[in-house]
Amino acid sequence: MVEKVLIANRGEIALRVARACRELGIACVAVYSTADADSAVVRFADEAVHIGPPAAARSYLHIPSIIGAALKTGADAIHPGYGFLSEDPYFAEICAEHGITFIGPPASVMEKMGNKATARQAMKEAGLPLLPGTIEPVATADEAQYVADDIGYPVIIKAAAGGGGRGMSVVNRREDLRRAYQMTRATAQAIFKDSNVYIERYLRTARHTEIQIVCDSLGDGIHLGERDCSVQRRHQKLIEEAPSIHLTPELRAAMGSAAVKGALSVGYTGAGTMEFLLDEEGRYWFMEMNTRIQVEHPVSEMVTGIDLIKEQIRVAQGQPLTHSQDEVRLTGHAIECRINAEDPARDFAPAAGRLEEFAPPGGPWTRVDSHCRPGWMVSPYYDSLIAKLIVWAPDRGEALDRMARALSEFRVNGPGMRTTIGFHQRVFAHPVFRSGDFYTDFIDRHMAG
Ligand code: MV4
Repeated sequence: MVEKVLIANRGEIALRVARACRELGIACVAVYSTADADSAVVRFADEAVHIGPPAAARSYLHIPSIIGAALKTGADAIHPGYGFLSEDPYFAEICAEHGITFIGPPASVMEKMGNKATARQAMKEAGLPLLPGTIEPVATADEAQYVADDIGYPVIIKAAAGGGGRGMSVVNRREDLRRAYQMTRATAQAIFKDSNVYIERYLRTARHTEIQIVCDSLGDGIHLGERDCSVQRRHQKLIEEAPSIHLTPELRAAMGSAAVKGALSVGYTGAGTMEFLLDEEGRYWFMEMNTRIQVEHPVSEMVTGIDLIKEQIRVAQGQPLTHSQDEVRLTGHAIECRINAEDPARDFAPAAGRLEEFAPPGGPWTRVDSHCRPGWMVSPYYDSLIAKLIVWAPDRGEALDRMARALSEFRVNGPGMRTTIGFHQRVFAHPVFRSGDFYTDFIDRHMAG
Protein backbone atom coordinates (compact mmCIF):
# COMPACT_ATOMS: atom_id res chain seq x y z
CA MET A 1 0.00 0.00 0.00
CA VAL A 2 1.07 3.56 -0.70
CA GLU A 3 1.57 5.59 2.49
CA LYS A 4 3.42 8.66 1.27
CA VAL A 5 3.32 10.21 -2.21
CA LEU A 6 5.99 12.55 -3.51
CA ILE A 7 4.57 15.01 -6.03
CA ALA A 8 7.15 15.59 -8.77
CA ASN A 9 5.52 18.72 -10.15
CA ARG A 10 4.47 22.30 -9.36
CA GLY A 11 1.61 24.72 -9.95
CA GLU A 12 -2.05 23.82 -9.95
CA ILE A 13 -1.54 20.11 -10.66
CA ALA A 14 0.79 19.64 -7.66
CA LEU A 15 -1.91 21.13 -5.42
CA ARG A 16 -4.59 19.00 -7.12
CA VAL A 17 -2.59 15.81 -6.38
CA ALA A 18 -1.92 16.90 -2.78
CA ARG A 19 -5.65 17.42 -2.22
CA ALA A 20 -6.41 13.91 -3.51
CA CYS A 21 -3.76 12.44 -1.16
CA ARG A 22 -5.25 14.28 1.81
CA GLU A 23 -8.73 12.96 1.06
CA LEU A 24 -7.33 9.42 0.77
CA GLY A 25 -5.50 9.75 4.10
CA ILE A 26 -2.11 9.43 2.38
CA ALA A 27 0.79 11.71 3.36
CA CYS A 28 2.27 13.89 0.62
CA VAL A 29 5.65 15.46 -0.04
CA ALA A 30 6.04 18.56 -2.19
CA VAL A 31 9.27 19.28 -4.03
CA TYR A 32 10.07 22.85 -5.02
CA SER A 33 12.57 24.97 -6.86
CA THR A 34 13.86 28.22 -5.37
CA ALA A 35 11.18 30.11 -7.35
CA ASP A 36 8.42 28.06 -5.68
CA ALA A 37 9.70 28.13 -2.08
CA ASP A 38 6.46 29.67 -0.78
CA SER A 39 4.04 28.02 -3.21
CA ALA A 40 0.54 26.80 -2.38
CA VAL A 41 1.54 23.12 -2.50
CA VAL A 42 4.55 23.73 -0.25
CA ARG A 43 2.19 25.27 2.32
CA PHE A 44 -0.39 22.49 1.88
CA ALA A 45 1.79 19.37 1.81
CA ASP A 46 2.86 17.40 4.88
CA GLU A 47 6.52 17.87 3.98
CA ALA A 48 8.45 19.85 1.38
CA VAL A 49 11.93 19.38 -0.07
CA HIS A 50 13.96 21.97 -1.98
CA ILE A 51 15.29 20.35 -5.17
CA GLY A 52 17.22 23.11 -6.93
CA PRO A 53 17.28 26.46 -8.73
CA PRO A 54 14.37 27.82 -10.81
CA ALA A 55 15.48 26.35 -14.16
CA ALA A 56 13.40 23.19 -14.64
CA ALA A 57 16.39 21.24 -15.99
CA ARG A 58 18.00 21.64 -12.58
CA SER A 59 14.88 21.03 -10.46
CA TYR A 60 11.60 19.52 -11.73
CA LEU A 61 13.39 17.66 -14.53
CA HIS A 62 16.42 16.66 -12.48
CA ILE A 63 15.89 12.97 -11.72
CA PRO A 64 18.63 12.56 -9.06
CA SER A 65 17.22 15.45 -6.98
CA ILE A 66 13.70 14.04 -7.14
CA ILE A 67 14.69 10.46 -6.33
CA GLY A 68 16.91 11.83 -3.54
CA ALA A 69 13.93 13.71 -2.06
CA ALA A 70 11.79 10.56 -2.20
CA LEU A 71 14.45 8.45 -0.46
CA LYS A 72 15.11 11.12 2.18
CA THR A 73 11.41 11.46 3.09
CA GLY A 74 10.57 7.78 2.74
CA ALA A 75 7.99 8.37 0.02
CA ASP A 76 6.89 5.05 -1.46
CA ALA A 77 5.25 6.49 -4.59
CA ILE A 78 5.78 9.39 -7.02
CA HIS A 79 3.00 11.21 -8.85
CA PRO A 80 4.50 12.97 -11.89
CA GLY A 81 1.51 15.21 -12.78
CA TYR A 82 1.62 16.38 -16.42
CA GLY A 83 4.58 17.80 -18.33
CA PHE A 84 8.08 17.54 -16.79
CA LEU A 85 8.89 13.83 -16.20
CA SER A 86 5.34 12.51 -16.62
CA GLU A 87 5.99 10.75 -19.94
CA ASP A 88 9.63 9.81 -19.46
CA PRO A 89 9.95 6.00 -19.45
CA TYR A 90 13.49 6.31 -18.15
CA PHE A 91 12.21 8.14 -15.04
CA ALA A 92 9.54 5.45 -14.47
CA GLU A 93 12.29 2.82 -14.67
CA ILE A 94 14.52 4.64 -12.17
CA CYS A 95 11.58 4.82 -9.75
CA ALA A 96 11.09 1.06 -10.06
CA GLU A 97 14.80 0.43 -9.49
CA HIS A 98 14.53 2.33 -6.20
CA GLY A 99 11.42 0.43 -5.10
CA ILE A 100 9.24 3.52 -5.61
CA THR A 101 5.82 3.13 -7.24
CA PHE A 102 5.55 5.35 -10.32
CA ILE A 103 1.91 6.51 -10.50
CA GLY A 104 1.42 5.79 -14.18
CA PRO A 105 1.75 2.96 -16.68
CA PRO A 106 4.75 0.59 -16.89
CA ALA A 107 7.88 2.13 -18.45
CA SER A 108 7.74 -0.28 -21.42
CA VAL A 109 4.17 0.82 -22.24
CA MET A 110 5.12 4.52 -21.97
CA GLU A 111 7.95 3.83 -24.38
CA LYS A 112 5.74 2.04 -26.92
CA MET A 113 2.99 4.68 -26.85
CA GLY A 114 5.45 7.60 -26.62
CA ASN A 115 6.71 6.77 -30.08
CA LYS A 116 3.79 7.80 -32.29
CA ALA A 117 4.77 5.39 -35.08
CA THR A 118 4.98 2.33 -32.82
CA ALA A 119 1.74 3.45 -31.12
CA ARG A 120 0.11 3.55 -34.56
CA GLN A 121 1.35 0.03 -35.25
CA ALA A 122 0.07 -1.28 -31.89
CA MET A 123 -3.36 0.34 -32.28
CA LYS A 124 -3.69 -1.00 -35.83
CA GLU A 125 -3.06 -4.49 -34.43
CA ALA A 126 -5.75 -3.84 -31.78
CA GLY A 127 -8.20 -3.04 -34.58
CA LEU A 128 -8.52 0.73 -34.09
CA PRO A 129 -9.29 2.80 -37.20
CA LEU A 130 -6.22 4.65 -38.54
CA LEU A 131 -6.15 7.36 -41.19
CA PRO A 132 -4.62 6.18 -44.47
CA GLY A 133 -0.85 6.44 -44.06
CA THR A 134 2.33 4.65 -43.14
CA ILE A 135 2.99 2.29 -40.28
CA GLU A 136 6.76 2.12 -40.67
CA PRO A 137 8.77 5.36 -40.61
CA VAL A 138 9.37 6.77 -44.12
CA ALA A 139 13.10 6.48 -44.78
CA THR A 140 13.70 8.41 -48.02
CA ALA A 141 12.28 11.36 -49.96
CA ASP A 142 11.44 9.01 -52.86
CA GLU A 143 9.44 6.81 -50.54
CA ALA A 144 7.72 9.86 -49.03
CA GLN A 145 6.75 11.02 -52.51
CA TYR A 146 5.42 7.59 -53.45
CA VAL A 147 3.42 7.23 -50.21
CA ALA A 148 1.95 10.76 -50.37
CA ASP A 149 0.91 10.32 -54.02
CA ASP A 150 -0.80 7.09 -53.02
CA ILE A 151 -2.65 8.64 -50.00
CA GLY A 152 -3.63 11.75 -51.95
CA TYR A 153 -3.24 15.38 -50.85
CA PRO A 154 -3.38 17.03 -48.37
CA VAL A 155 -1.09 14.87 -46.22
CA ILE A 156 0.57 15.55 -42.88
CA ILE A 157 4.13 14.53 -42.01
CA LYS A 158 4.59 13.84 -38.30
CA ALA A 159 7.67 13.18 -36.16
CA ALA A 160 7.51 9.69 -34.65
CA ALA A 161 8.96 11.04 -31.41
CA GLY A 162 6.62 14.04 -31.48
CA GLY A 163 3.08 14.40 -30.23
CA GLY A 164 0.87 17.24 -29.13
CA GLY A 165 1.45 18.99 -32.43
CA ARG A 166 5.23 19.41 -32.23
CA GLY A 167 7.17 18.46 -35.36
CA MET A 168 4.38 18.23 -37.91
CA SER A 169 3.91 19.74 -41.39
CA VAL A 170 0.86 19.81 -43.61
CA VAL A 171 1.52 19.38 -47.33
CA ASN A 172 -1.22 20.58 -49.68
CA ARG A 173 0.45 20.07 -53.05
CA ARG A 174 2.65 17.40 -54.61
CA GLU A 175 5.39 19.90 -55.47
CA ASP A 176 5.85 20.83 -51.76
CA LEU A 177 6.24 17.26 -50.50
CA ARG A 178 10.00 16.65 -50.77
CA ARG A 179 10.98 19.93 -49.16
CA ALA A 180 8.47 19.43 -46.31
CA TYR A 181 9.74 15.89 -45.78
CA GLN A 182 13.36 17.07 -45.41
CA MET A 183 12.33 19.97 -43.17
CA THR A 184 10.21 17.84 -40.83
CA ARG A 185 13.04 15.29 -40.53
CA ALA A 186 15.53 18.02 -39.66
CA THR A 187 13.13 19.56 -37.12
CA ALA A 188 12.45 16.15 -35.57
CA GLN A 189 16.19 15.49 -35.29
CA ALA A 190 16.76 18.90 -33.68
CA ILE A 191 13.88 18.71 -31.15
CA PHE A 192 13.73 15.00 -30.34
CA LYS A 193 17.13 13.65 -31.50
CA ASP A 194 15.12 11.25 -33.67
CA SER A 195 14.54 12.04 -37.34
CA ASN A 196 11.92 9.34 -37.96
CA VAL A 197 8.69 10.61 -39.51
CA TYR A 198 5.46 9.04 -40.76
CA ILE A 199 2.81 10.29 -43.17
CA GLU A 200 -1.00 10.40 -42.89
CA ARG A 201 -3.93 11.77 -44.84
CA TYR A 202 -4.63 15.26 -43.42
CA LEU A 203 -8.20 16.01 -42.32
CA ARG A 204 -8.96 19.70 -42.69
CA THR A 205 -12.39 19.73 -41.08
CA ALA A 206 -12.20 17.50 -38.05
CA ARG A 207 -12.80 17.76 -34.34
CA HIS A 208 -10.24 16.81 -31.71
CA THR A 209 -12.13 14.28 -29.62
CA GLU A 210 -10.28 12.39 -26.90
CA ILE A 211 -11.40 9.49 -24.72
CA GLN A 212 -10.44 9.31 -21.05
CA ILE A 213 -9.63 5.79 -19.91
CA VAL A 214 -8.50 4.18 -16.65
CA CYS A 215 -7.10 0.64 -16.40
CA ASP A 216 -6.22 -1.30 -13.27
CA SER A 217 -3.44 -3.87 -12.88
CA LEU A 218 -5.98 -6.74 -12.83
CA GLY A 219 -6.67 -6.34 -16.54
CA ASP A 220 -9.86 -4.24 -16.30
CA GLY A 221 -10.37 -0.97 -18.11
CA ILE A 222 -13.16 1.61 -18.37
CA HIS A 223 -13.69 4.82 -20.28
CA LEU A 224 -15.14 8.04 -18.88
CA GLY A 225 -16.49 9.37 -22.16
CA GLU A 226 -14.87 12.03 -24.29
CA ARG A 227 -13.66 15.61 -24.29
CA ASP A 228 -13.90 17.94 -27.27
CA CYS A 229 -10.68 19.97 -27.45
CA SER A 230 -11.11 21.58 -30.85
CA VAL A 231 -10.45 25.12 -29.58
CA GLN A 232 -6.68 25.21 -29.82
CA ARG A 233 -4.10 27.76 -30.83
CA ARG A 234 -0.77 26.50 -32.13
CA HIS A 235 -1.63 23.12 -30.58
CA GLN A 236 -2.18 24.65 -27.16
CA LYS A 237 -5.67 23.80 -25.95
CA LEU A 238 -7.62 26.80 -24.71
CA ILE A 239 -11.09 25.36 -24.04
CA GLU A 240 -12.19 21.77 -23.41
CA GLU A 241 -15.66 20.41 -22.89
CA ALA A 242 -17.42 17.17 -22.03
CA PRO A 243 -19.39 15.57 -23.50
CA SER A 244 -18.93 16.33 -27.22
CA ILE A 245 -22.26 17.38 -28.70
CA HIS A 246 -21.26 15.54 -31.90
CA LEU A 247 -21.35 11.99 -30.52
CA THR A 248 -24.40 9.76 -30.35
CA PRO A 249 -24.54 7.31 -27.43
CA GLU A 250 -23.71 4.55 -29.93
CA LEU A 251 -20.65 6.35 -31.31
CA ARG A 252 -19.48 7.15 -27.77
CA ALA A 253 -19.78 3.50 -26.78
CA ALA A 254 -17.89 2.41 -29.92
CA MET A 255 -15.06 4.93 -29.46
CA GLY A 256 -14.90 4.19 -25.73
CA SER A 257 -14.64 0.46 -26.12
CA ALA A 258 -12.08 0.85 -28.94
CA ALA A 259 -9.99 3.07 -26.66
CA VAL A 260 -10.15 0.61 -23.76
CA LYS A 261 -9.42 -2.34 -26.03
CA GLY A 262 -6.39 -0.55 -27.48
CA ALA A 263 -5.06 0.35 -24.04
CA LEU A 264 -5.52 -3.15 -22.59
CA SER A 265 -3.87 -4.69 -25.67
CA VAL A 266 -0.55 -3.05 -24.71
CA GLY A 267 -0.86 -3.77 -20.97
CA TYR A 268 -1.79 -0.21 -20.05
CA THR A 269 -2.43 0.66 -16.39
CA GLY A 270 -3.52 3.94 -14.82
CA ALA A 271 -5.27 6.93 -16.37
CA GLY A 272 -4.66 7.74 -20.02
CA THR A 273 -6.14 9.47 -23.03
CA MET A 274 -6.71 8.24 -26.56
CA GLU A 275 -6.82 11.13 -29.02
CA PHE A 276 -9.05 10.77 -32.04
CA LEU A 277 -10.04 12.95 -34.95
CA LEU A 278 -13.78 12.95 -35.61
CA ASP A 279 -14.54 13.79 -39.24
CA GLU A 280 -17.60 15.47 -40.78
CA GLU A 281 -19.20 12.10 -41.50
CA GLY A 282 -18.90 11.02 -37.86
CA ARG A 283 -16.03 8.60 -38.49
CA TYR A 284 -13.25 8.48 -35.91
CA TRP A 285 -9.54 7.93 -36.40
CA PHE A 286 -6.90 7.14 -33.78
CA MET A 287 -4.16 9.82 -33.59
CA GLU A 288 -2.05 9.26 -30.50
CA MET A 289 -2.16 8.26 -26.85
CA ASN A 290 -1.19 10.39 -23.85
CA THR A 291 0.12 8.24 -21.02
CA ARG A 292 -0.42 10.82 -18.26
CA ILE A 293 -3.15 12.71 -16.45
CA GLN A 294 -4.02 15.69 -18.62
CA VAL A 295 -4.60 19.36 -17.86
CA GLU A 296 -8.24 19.02 -18.95
CA HIS A 297 -9.09 16.00 -16.75
CA PRO A 298 -11.52 18.03 -14.56
CA VAL A 299 -14.24 18.22 -17.24
CA SER A 300 -14.41 14.41 -17.25
CA GLU A 301 -14.53 14.41 -13.44
CA MET A 302 -17.41 16.89 -13.46
CA VAL A 303 -19.64 14.84 -15.79
CA THR A 304 -18.84 11.43 -14.22
CA GLY A 305 -18.35 12.29 -10.53
CA ILE A 306 -15.15 10.20 -10.57
CA ASP A 307 -11.97 11.65 -9.01
CA LEU A 308 -9.32 10.73 -11.58
CA ILE A 309 -6.35 11.49 -9.35
CA LYS A 310 -7.65 9.26 -6.56
CA GLU A 311 -8.33 6.58 -9.17
CA GLN A 312 -4.72 6.86 -10.41
CA ILE A 313 -3.39 6.40 -6.87
CA ARG A 314 -5.72 3.46 -6.16
CA VAL A 315 -4.84 1.50 -9.29
CA ALA A 316 -1.12 2.21 -8.76
CA GLN A 317 -1.44 0.36 -5.43
CA GLY A 318 -2.87 -2.65 -7.23
CA GLN A 319 -6.48 -1.93 -6.20
CA PRO A 320 -9.30 -2.64 -8.65
CA LEU A 321 -11.23 0.14 -10.41
CA THR A 322 -13.95 1.58 -8.17
CA HIS A 323 -16.53 1.58 -10.98
CA SER A 324 -17.59 -0.84 -13.69
CA GLN A 325 -18.36 0.54 -17.15
CA ASP A 326 -22.11 0.21 -16.44
CA GLU A 327 -21.73 2.42 -13.36
CA VAL A 328 -20.13 5.28 -15.34
CA ARG A 329 -22.91 7.75 -16.16
CA LEU A 330 -22.41 11.02 -17.97
CA THR A 331 -24.52 13.78 -16.43
CA GLY A 332 -24.81 17.34 -17.70
CA HIS A 333 -22.11 19.37 -19.40
CA ALA A 334 -18.74 20.70 -18.20
CA ILE A 335 -16.44 23.28 -19.79
CA GLU A 336 -12.91 24.34 -18.88
CA CYS A 337 -11.13 27.56 -19.80
CA ARG A 338 -7.37 27.69 -19.38
CA ILE A 339 -6.44 31.03 -17.83
CA ASN A 340 -2.88 31.79 -18.91
CA ALA A 341 -0.64 34.71 -18.00
CA GLU A 342 -0.31 35.65 -21.67
CA ASP A 343 -1.12 38.69 -23.78
CA PRO A 344 -3.58 37.80 -26.56
CA ALA A 345 -2.88 41.22 -28.13
CA ARG A 346 0.82 40.35 -28.44
CA ASP A 347 0.38 36.93 -30.04
CA PHE A 348 -0.13 35.29 -26.63
CA ALA A 349 3.36 36.21 -25.41
CA PRO A 350 3.96 35.09 -21.79
CA ALA A 351 3.37 37.90 -19.26
CA ALA A 352 5.08 37.01 -15.99
CA GLY A 353 4.88 39.20 -12.90
CA ARG A 354 3.40 39.70 -9.47
CA LEU A 355 -0.34 39.22 -8.94
CA GLU A 356 -1.49 42.27 -7.02
CA GLU A 357 -5.06 41.13 -7.40
CA PHE A 358 -6.19 37.54 -7.81
CA ALA A 359 -9.91 37.16 -7.19
CA PRO A 360 -11.31 33.95 -8.70
CA PRO A 361 -15.04 33.49 -9.25
CA GLY A 362 -17.26 31.36 -7.05
CA GLY A 363 -20.87 30.39 -7.06
CA PRO A 364 -22.74 27.25 -7.98
CA TRP A 365 -20.98 24.51 -9.99
CA THR A 366 -17.95 26.74 -10.50
CA ARG A 367 -14.54 25.14 -9.88
CA VAL A 368 -11.18 26.91 -9.95
CA ASP A 369 -8.05 24.76 -9.92
CA SER A 370 -5.21 27.17 -9.19
CA HIS A 371 -2.09 27.59 -7.10
CA CYS A 372 -2.26 31.39 -7.30
CA ARG A 373 -3.09 33.96 -4.63
CA PRO A 374 -2.73 37.74 -4.25
CA GLY A 375 0.99 38.55 -4.06
CA TRP A 376 2.04 35.38 -5.87
CA MET A 377 4.87 35.84 -8.38
CA VAL A 378 4.08 34.24 -11.76
CA SER A 379 7.51 32.98 -12.76
CA PRO A 380 8.86 33.30 -16.31
CA TYR A 381 10.59 29.93 -15.83
CA TYR A 382 7.47 27.80 -16.17
CA ASP A 383 4.28 27.24 -18.10
CA SER A 384 1.99 30.29 -18.09
CA LEU A 385 -1.11 28.43 -16.81
CA ILE A 386 -2.33 30.32 -13.72
CA ALA A 387 -5.79 28.81 -13.29
CA LYS A 388 -8.29 26.44 -14.78
CA LEU A 389 -11.86 27.65 -14.60
CA ILE A 390 -14.33 24.77 -14.83
CA VAL A 391 -18.10 25.00 -14.75
CA TRP A 392 -20.81 22.36 -14.79
CA ALA A 393 -24.48 22.75 -15.74
CA PRO A 394 -27.32 20.45 -16.73
CA ASP A 395 -26.83 21.28 -20.43
CA ARG A 396 -24.37 23.03 -22.75
CA GLY A 397 -26.42 26.21 -23.06
CA GLU A 398 -26.49 26.76 -19.31
CA ALA A 399 -22.81 25.84 -19.03
CA LEU A 400 -21.94 28.54 -21.61
CA ASP A 401 -23.91 31.15 -19.66
CA ARG A 402 -22.35 30.02 -16.39
CA MET A 403 -18.83 30.25 -17.86
CA ALA A 404 -19.53 33.75 -19.22
CA ARG A 405 -20.76 34.76 -15.76
CA ALA A 406 -17.71 33.23 -14.03
CA LEU A 407 -15.27 34.87 -16.48
CA SER A 408 -16.89 38.26 -15.80
CA GLU A 409 -16.13 37.84 -12.07
CA PHE A 410 -12.49 36.77 -12.46
CA ARG A 411 -10.08 39.60 -11.56
CA VAL A 412 -6.37 39.20 -12.17
CA ASN A 413 -4.15 42.27 -12.06
CA GLY A 414 -0.56 43.23 -11.49
CA PRO A 415 2.28 45.18 -13.09
CA GLY A 416 2.68 43.88 -16.65
CA MET A 417 0.08 41.17 -16.02
CA ARG A 418 -2.06 40.10 -18.97
CA THR A 419 -4.34 37.07 -19.13
CA THR A 420 -6.48 35.14 -21.56
CA ILE A 421 -9.69 35.97 -19.61
CA GLY A 422 -10.82 38.66 -22.07
CA PHE A 423 -10.07 36.39 -25.02
CA HIS A 424 -12.26 33.66 -23.51
CA GLN A 425 -15.05 36.21 -23.03
CA ARG A 426 -14.93 36.97 -26.76
CA VAL A 427 -15.05 33.24 -27.59
CA PHE A 428 -18.05 32.67 -25.30
CA ALA A 429 -19.86 35.57 -27.00
CA HIS A 430 -19.18 34.16 -30.48
CA PRO A 431 -22.23 32.67 -32.22
CA VAL A 432 -20.18 29.96 -33.95
CA PHE A 433 -18.66 28.80 -30.65
CA ARG A 434 -22.09 28.87 -29.03
CA SER A 435 -23.56 26.81 -31.87
CA GLY A 436 -20.92 24.12 -31.33
CA ASP A 437 -20.53 23.81 -35.08
CA PHE A 438 -16.80 24.37 -35.42
CA TYR A 439 -13.62 22.43 -36.11
CA THR A 440 -9.95 22.54 -35.11
CA ASP A 441 -9.54 25.69 -37.22
CA PHE A 442 -11.96 27.72 -35.03
CA ILE A 443 -9.37 30.22 -33.72
CA ASP A 444 -7.76 30.92 -37.11
CA ARG A 445 -11.10 31.12 -38.85
CA HIS A 446 -13.18 33.06 -36.35
CA MET A 447 -10.91 34.75 -33.80
CA ALA A 448 -8.17 36.21 -36.00
CA GLY A 449 -7.25 39.75 -34.85
C1 MV4 B 1 -3.95 15.80 -37.45
C2 MV4 B 1 -4.95 16.67 -37.88
C3 MV4 B 1 -5.57 16.39 -39.09
N1 MV4 B 1 -5.19 15.31 -39.82
N2 MV4 B 1 -3.61 14.74 -38.20
C4 MV4 B 1 -2.69 18.21 -33.51
C5 MV4 B 1 -2.08 17.70 -32.25
C6 MV4 B 1 -1.68 16.30 -32.49
N3 MV4 B 1 -2.21 15.43 -31.50
C7 MV4 B 1 -2.19 15.97 -33.84
N4 MV4 B 1 -2.93 17.09 -34.32
C8 MV4 B 1 -3.63 17.02 -35.47
N5 MV4 B 1 -3.32 15.97 -36.28
C9 MV4 B 1 -4.24 14.51 -39.36
N6 MV4 B 1 -3.88 13.44 -40.07
C10 MV4 B 1 -5.31 17.74 -37.05
C11 MV4 B 1 -4.66 17.92 -35.85
C12 MV4 B 1 -5.11 19.01 -35.02
C13 MV4 B 1 -4.96 20.36 -35.41
C14 MV4 B 1 -4.36 20.75 -36.61
C15 MV4 B 1 -4.25 22.10 -36.95
C16 MV4 B 1 -4.74 23.10 -36.09
C17 MV4 B 1 -5.33 22.75 -34.91
C18 MV4 B 1 -5.46 21.38 -34.55
C19 MV4 B 1 -6.09 21.04 -33.34
C20 MV4 B 1 -6.23 19.72 -33.01
C21 MV4 B 1 -5.74 18.72 -33.83
